[in-house]
Amino acid sequence: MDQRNETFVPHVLAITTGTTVDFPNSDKFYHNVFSLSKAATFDLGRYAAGRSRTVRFDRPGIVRVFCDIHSHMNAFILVFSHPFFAMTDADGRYRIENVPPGTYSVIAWNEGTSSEPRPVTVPDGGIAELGLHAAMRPARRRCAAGSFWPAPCSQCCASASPSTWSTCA
Ligand SMILES: [Cu+2]
Repeated sequence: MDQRNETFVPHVLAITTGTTVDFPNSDKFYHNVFSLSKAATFDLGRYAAGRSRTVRFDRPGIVRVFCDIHSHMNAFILVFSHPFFAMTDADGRYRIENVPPGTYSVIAWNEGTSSEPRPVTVPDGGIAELGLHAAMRPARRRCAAGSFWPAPCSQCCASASPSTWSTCA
C-alpha cells in the first residue's frame, strides 16, 4: 500500500490472513502510517521518502489505515480468513473464482458500509450469477482543498452530504 501524493494507493486492499503488506513512502516528505483497528493495531512511526515498512496481518477483520501527519489520508485493508472475495472493476463487475459447490451468503462492502447478505447457490461445476446493489455513497471524492470524503474540509465541503460534495470535487 503505497503513499503517493498524500494518498494511500490502493484505497482499498483485500488480503488473506498471514499476508505481509508493504507501506512504501513514495512522497518527498514524511508519513506516519498507523491503525487503531481491532484486527490490527500498529504505528509505523515517521519515515522518509523512499523508505518502506511492513505489517503482517494475522487476524481477519477490517483495518482502517491513517497517517498521523496528514489527517485526510485514509485507507481500508480487508483481511479475510478465506479466499472467497473479489474487488469490483471500474464497471462494478466482480467474479469470485474456485468456489466449491454449495450455498453461501454474499455481501457487498463499500467504504465501511455493508449490503444485506444475499444467498447464492453455486452448482457443481457451474457458475452462479449474483447482482448486488451497493447503493452506497460514492467511493471517494477529493475536493478542491484536498480533503477526502467522508472527511469534508471546512473551506468548500462543510456539508457532509454527497450532493454538496460533488459540486466541489
Ligand atoms: Cu502522511
